[in-house]
Amino acid sequence: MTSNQDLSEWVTQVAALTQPESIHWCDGSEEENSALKELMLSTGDLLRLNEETHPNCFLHRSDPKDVARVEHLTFVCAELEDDAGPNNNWMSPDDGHAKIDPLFAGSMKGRVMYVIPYLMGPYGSPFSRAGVEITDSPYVVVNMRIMARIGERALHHIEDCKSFVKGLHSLGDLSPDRRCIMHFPEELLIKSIGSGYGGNALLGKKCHALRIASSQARTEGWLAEHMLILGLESPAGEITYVAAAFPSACGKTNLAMLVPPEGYEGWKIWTVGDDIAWMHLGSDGRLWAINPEAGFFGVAPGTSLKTNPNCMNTLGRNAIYTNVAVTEDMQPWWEGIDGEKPTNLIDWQARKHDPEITGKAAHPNSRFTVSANQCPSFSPEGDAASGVPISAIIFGGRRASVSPLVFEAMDWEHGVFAGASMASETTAAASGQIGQVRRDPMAMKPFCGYNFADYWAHWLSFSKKSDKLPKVFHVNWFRKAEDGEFLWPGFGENMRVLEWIVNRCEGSVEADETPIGYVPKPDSLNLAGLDIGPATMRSLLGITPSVWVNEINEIEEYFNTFGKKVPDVLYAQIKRVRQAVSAEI
Ligand code: SAT
Ligand code: MN
Repeated sequence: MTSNQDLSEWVTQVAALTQPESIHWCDGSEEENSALKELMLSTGDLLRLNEETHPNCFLHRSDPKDVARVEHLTFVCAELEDDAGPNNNWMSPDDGHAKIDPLFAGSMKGRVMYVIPYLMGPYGSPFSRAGVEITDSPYVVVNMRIMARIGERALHHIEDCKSFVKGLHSLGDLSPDRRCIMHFPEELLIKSIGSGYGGNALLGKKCHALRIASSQARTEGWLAEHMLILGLESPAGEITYVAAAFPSACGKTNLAMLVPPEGYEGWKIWTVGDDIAWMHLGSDGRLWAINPEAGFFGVAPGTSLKTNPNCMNTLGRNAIYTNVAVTEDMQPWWEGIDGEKPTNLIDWQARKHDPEITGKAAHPNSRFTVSANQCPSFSPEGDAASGVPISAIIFGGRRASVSPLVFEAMDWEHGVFAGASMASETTAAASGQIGQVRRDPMAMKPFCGYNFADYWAHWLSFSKKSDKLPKVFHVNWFRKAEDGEFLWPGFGENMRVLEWIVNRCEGSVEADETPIGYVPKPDSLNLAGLDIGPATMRSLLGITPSVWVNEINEIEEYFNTFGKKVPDVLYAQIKRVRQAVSAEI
């Protein structure tokens, strides 16, 4: 089926191990897609949603124990443990293969084995990379068709350029006891078994485009990051591109599709991507970003016409929903969607919804999969082979206290420090406790395919290669008052912070210098039309020295867990900030 010998040998080998009933090479065609959906409708893997209100939309209910990424079962199998680093679970490649291969033995018996050639990134872009996912899940095929560019063109790319990432996936028996997701960066190989869910199963996404790609990017001198990409167009028609890193389920999709609030007539946000950015230094010294994905795999709960109208206008057709609830007449429903809560909801586990007994109707990590080019704000540059030039990088966490609404780093080194010391409260996107503050450097804790200490050094190395790097900022939309209420309205109002950021990039607005970076002067954030008083603004922008001494101590303790490899520059930042905040106590 292919002239690439490496690929055909691998397919033969995998078939011998997994023993499928048949092998299907995916061409990515509409006919193939319809046939797969018909198949899944007949097995109950998919349910058709209300054709009148949601044309060509489907619901998939996953196994109730298989609803999120599983970080404790995710491994980086580099030769040297030190290359994986303390930020990853490690196994030697030999041990990794020895553990996972027996789980694949016969795992596809009675099933079809699908071979999906895919391309991450626009056709014709020198930055795009190919992969092949082998899977026994038709759900994976139809989702990959939305999230990546799959089929014949991708196969031609593989045949032309030879190098590609191999991803082997099987549902296995879906038992959490026999589930693991392994990455072999030195072999450009991924093996995942026992989960059909999102980032565990759609291997082009987190496994390839972040874990494997970040390790390739390190050796090749580029960056593979957990970042949205947006373009902010001013009334004068100038577009400034921004890349922003937030942990999963912290609002990347909402920010990427933001609709400017009242008072911002003539402004427009263009969406390039909502989850992943691959960034290369251009010959002009600027960082150019592409979105390796072709679709959105977004969190449904909380999405509404109020929080994200562009998204609501994207996902009403040709979408696959996973683990949402449905109304009596088969419309998708989730907590936070517009309108009154309907009676007689069926919850994500197909039960009659009763909040007293069964809790939330939609799973908190329920998702939609939808093509990016359906989005009303999808950028005309979204498929550009060159990517878009990035003027600002934003890091952001979900923190009830400590971090101000926004600050600008003093320089690249300080920006890397701000990214490396990011912390955020955990969300439902990964299994485990929700709401615990943990360090999540560059929002890459679950996704960096190598040692964070080397990763920070890699980030730092860019300032030696260019003096036209983006400015770096840190934001926190989630700061709370003593009473637990959010201080900042968020969503569309985040435009005000984006405007300040762009103005800082242009040097057209002043800021106050503080020990932790530049913060807006009280009157330099546009608050017109917002009911936010000066006291609230002080709380939002406040930097409490005693709290920051504590924060710096925690950051230092965290860095220490990475041993001697941590770049001195980061410790110098600790020293500088500690001295400055201590002097203010
Ligand atoms: O399930 S995914 O890992 O793809 C989504 C996310 O956690 O960002
Ligand atoms: Mn993500």
